[in-house]
This record gives sequence, structure tokens and C-alpha cells, in this order.
Amino acid sequence: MQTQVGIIGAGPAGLLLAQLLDRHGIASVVLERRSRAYVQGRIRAGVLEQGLVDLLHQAGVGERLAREGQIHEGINLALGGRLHRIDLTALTGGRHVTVYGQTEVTRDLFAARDAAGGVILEEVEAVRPRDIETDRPHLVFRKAGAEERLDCDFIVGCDGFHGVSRSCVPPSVQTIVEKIYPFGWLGVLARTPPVAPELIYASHGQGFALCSMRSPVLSRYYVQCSLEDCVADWPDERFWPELKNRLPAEVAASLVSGPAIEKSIAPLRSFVAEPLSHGRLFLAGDAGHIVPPTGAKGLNLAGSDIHYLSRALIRFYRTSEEAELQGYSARALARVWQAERFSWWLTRLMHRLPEEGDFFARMQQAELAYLVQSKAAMTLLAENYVGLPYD
Ligand code: RFL
Ligand code: PHB
Repeated sequence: MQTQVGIIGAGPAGLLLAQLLDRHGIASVVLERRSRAYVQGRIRAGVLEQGLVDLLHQAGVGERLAREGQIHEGINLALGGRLHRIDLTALTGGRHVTVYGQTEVTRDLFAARDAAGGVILEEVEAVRPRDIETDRPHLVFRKAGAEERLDCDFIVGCDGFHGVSRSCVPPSVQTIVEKIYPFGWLGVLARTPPVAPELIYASHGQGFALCSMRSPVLSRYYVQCSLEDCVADWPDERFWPELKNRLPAEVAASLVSGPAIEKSIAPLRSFVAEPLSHGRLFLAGDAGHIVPPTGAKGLNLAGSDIHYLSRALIRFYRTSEEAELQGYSARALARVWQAERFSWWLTRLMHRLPEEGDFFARMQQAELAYLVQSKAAMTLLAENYVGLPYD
């Protein structure tokens, strides 16, 4: 089998790249280890920056997003029993975010690839990039028990944090920077109306909580939990009272609970692998970097990586110039590091971190109090939350 760009992983990064390349006449094959049903069933991100929304429109998958995505012009911080609104739009000169689930983005991308006759091979096993330091790279894999080979010009690893591609960069040229946080997030999806029209990020003595949503009838909530906890430790009878306990009384009073239709625990991590390319292999999205979900940046960074990489590949196929491809890693990482900083800062500010001691807790309180009364401080939050520009 042969193509121009071999893509590992049919998450948002891989599918979006395939779709953008196709619109410029560049062929690709996507190799995905799971079934499509599994990929579409994973509940993950919900907040899209305008840069990603624009990119999805460029990719020709913006129609349902424009119809069903909810524009959010503000978020709320809940502190000391009160809500403080951060007016994203007023503070950033008219910008906003869009609430539209990653599951929906993935569904739209799969539909677009099908309509364009794109090749996505599902349930492939043992994918391995080969000869990435030569100009004849290829992928080997197993499909339905048979050994297969895909020859291509470039390989792009969009295979997420647990993928295979990152480990193909020799350790001698790869730097890994990582921070693991001493808590997790328990997430619940419920078929109930969201408690408020805008997201609420709550800092509370018992731990962080987040009220988010997917639609007017679908809520997404999170509470900070212990790393030792498993989903069975959090039956609905424990989850709803604990969530309400961490919210201001008036918010808790109007919260409609209901059976959880999905419940999962995610660890929190900051992680960057540098560089994001080696020879003819490129890494994009979670394959190259992870942020804690507090800043809602993971999917958005996958989007900005694909923006830079698709542009470089399109230029290469049009002009044979490799300079932009060679600059991909540095360019993408500059934006990644900004989102790493923001996500780390907001995570440390909002969560309960008893290991850090009383002084740290008082500094958190002082910073939060300053944040909600200083326009300058709120502007820093708003500017990063809506997303820094792509250059
Ligand atoms: P994905 O989505 O993990 O897709 C990778 C794909 O590669 C496949 N794969 C392989 N295929 C073939 N061979 C192999 N060896 C393979 N290994 C893996 C996998 O099956 C999968 O289909 O990575 P991608 O495309 O880079 O996208 C990244 C995003 O999924 C991720 O950053 C976000 O979900 C993070 N995130 C959020 N990001 C936001 O921008 N806003 C948010 O509000 C937000 N909330 C979240 C989040 C992530 C969360 N969890 C569970 C980690 C909330 C949560 C709870
Ligand atoms: C979500 O809706 O899943 C979500 C929203 C905002 C975040 C993280 C997750 O910061």
C-alpha cells in the first residue's frame, strides 16, 4: 500500500490533518488501533477556541458546529460561596469560546472523511514506523491477522499520549519534561440541564469542582479526587452531594442531578516531548504534549499543531520547499509552552494541594481574591482562556 502521508491515530488531530490535506489534493491513510464506535464514544473535551473553530471550517466540517455549538462569552469562578464572572468577550476585545463536544468534532470529521472517500483503517495492530531517518519511511502493521506495509513520504504520529510514535524518536535527541499532579478529576456526564448557562470553575476547601456542559440537556461535571480513587468509590449518591458541597449554596440549590451516563477518572499531567519531529516523522497533539484539563487546552493544542503541520506539508507538496516542515517543531512548541504555562498556573491556583502547606493555601486565596477584583489580572486569564493567536 502507498500514500503521501501516513497518519497514526484517528483522534481529532489525525482526522483533521487527513481532512485538511485532502482539500489540497494530498493523499493520506489513517491507521487506528480502535474501532470507530470506541473512538466516538470517548467523552473528552468540550471547549473550543476560535482558532480551532476556524480550522474546522477550513476543513469543511463547520456546518453542524455553527448550528449546534454554543458561544460562551464568559466563565465564572466560584470562591468563598460567591460567583465571580470573567467577561471573556469584554476583556479580549470581542472574543469568545465555543462549547461543542470532542465526540461531535470526531463524528463530523469521520463523516467528512467518508464523504471524501478517505482511507481510515480501523482496528489495526502493532503499528510501527520504520526508516524515518531516510527518504523512504514506511509503516508496518497487522490488519485482520495479516502483516501489511504502507509506504509514504512522511509519517505523522497523532496517536495520543499512549501511542507508539513518540518512542520512535531516539532518546539521544529527545527531551521529556513532565509534571504529575497529586490528584485526579472524576468526570460525570448526565442527561440533565446544565446548572448555569456558563461554565463554573470552583475553588473549595474540599477540592476543585467544574460545572460544564455539552448541550442544553446534557451536563458535564468534574470534582477533584484522590489518585487512589476508582470509579466504584464514587457512586452517584456520593458524587452529587460532594459536587453541591463545593458550589455556592444558590448554585447547588438549582442543580438538577440525575443518573450518570458516563463516569471516569483522569489523572492530571503536564508533559512535553521536544522536538516534535525527527527525520520524516512528525508528532502532533497528545502524542507530543499533555496539559492538565483545567485550562481546556488539550484539544485546542492538537488543533494548533495541525494548523502548523498541514500548512508546512501543503507548502512542501506545492513547492518542494522543506524549510517550513523543518520549522514545525519550534513553531508549534512555542504555542504549546504558553498553554502549558497557563494550564499549570490555573491548576495550581484552583486545586486543593495540602502537600504544599498552609502558606501556599494562603497565597492561593490571596491570588484568587486579587484575580477577581483586578481587571489586569482577569484580562490575563481571559486572553489565555480564549486562546493565543496562531502566528
Ligand atoms: P487522542 O484523542 O488521544 O487520539 C489518539 C488516537 O490514536 C489512537 N492510537 C493508535 N492508533 C494506532 N496505533 C497505535 N499504536 C495507537 N495508539 C493510539 C487512539 O486510539 C486514538 O484514537 O489524541 P489527539 O488526536 O492528539 O487529541 C487530543 C485530545 O483528545 C485531548 O488533548 C483532549 O481531549 C484533552 N481535553 C480537553 N482539551 C481541550 O482542548 N478542552 C477541554 O475542555 C478538554 N477537556 C480533555 C478534557 C481530556 C480529558 N481526558 C479524559 C484526558 C477533559 C478530559 C476529562
Ligand atoms: C469539559 O466540558 O469537559 C471541560 C470544560 C472545561 C475544562 C475541562 C473540561 O477546563
